[in-house]
Amino acid sequence: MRIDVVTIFPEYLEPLSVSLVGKARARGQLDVRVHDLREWTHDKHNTVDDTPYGGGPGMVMKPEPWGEALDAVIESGAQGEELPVLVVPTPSGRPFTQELAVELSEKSWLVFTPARYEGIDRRVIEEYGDRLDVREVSIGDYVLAGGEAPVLVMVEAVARLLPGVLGNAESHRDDSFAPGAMADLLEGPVYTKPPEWRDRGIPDVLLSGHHGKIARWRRDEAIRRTVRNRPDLIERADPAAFDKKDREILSILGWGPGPDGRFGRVAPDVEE
Ligand code: JDN
Repeated sequence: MRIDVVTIFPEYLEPLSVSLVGKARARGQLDVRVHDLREWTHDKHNTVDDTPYGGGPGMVMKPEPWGEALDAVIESGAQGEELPVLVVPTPSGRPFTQELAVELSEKSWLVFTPARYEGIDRRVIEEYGDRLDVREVSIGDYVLAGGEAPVLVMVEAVARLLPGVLGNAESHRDDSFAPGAMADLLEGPVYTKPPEWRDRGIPDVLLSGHHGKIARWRRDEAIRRTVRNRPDLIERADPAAFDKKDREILSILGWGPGPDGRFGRVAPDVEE
């Protein structure tokens, strides 16, 4: 996969040389090219922003540098190469989910355009929307200063899905949010050696060698955690994903099926 990033803070993308993404690049599994947007400015001060039409606070990124930069990046594609998907981080975008990460991981070329200030002149998104698959994407409901950190998040989520990038030690299957894997439950707690640390032991069941009991305990813990931290995931889950034991635990936690079969809170919340 090829990934281009156009930004006014190329050094913000240096983490893409480290760890999983850095190793994928070193192995030739991922071709990441970071570009400085200011290379496509022509004035003495390398201006990339201007005041918003209609007034209001903040500044808007000018269309011309983005247009020249994106034309150059798109043009740099090899003859016969597919066009890139353009990924635009913005708090007004569609949520970035594991499902979108999987979809993007199946593309051959992604171009990210992290903005600063109040974002990019709308005409840039319209212009490239006429020629490319453009995705305006938000990584979550909080306020950042620009799209660079979201690019780091999205590139890592996509890169680890590429064939051969994850080692056996990591591997996808049980990821919280991996579609299908664990019926959209969060993962429960994990433990390793030593068996006692600062007077704290580990749950006996994990030492029992009883694989069936261990699997059941892990699922119970996953359900407890999901009820506590992400009740919305229980509410939206397909109730067919819950077996008899799941329903027992859910009932103990005050959850049961409503008229449509989906689960909701039916009794007061239970402490920890
Ligand atoms: O959360 B974000 O993706 C984000 C993007 C931009 C921003 C602030 C936050 N300002 C300009 C783009």
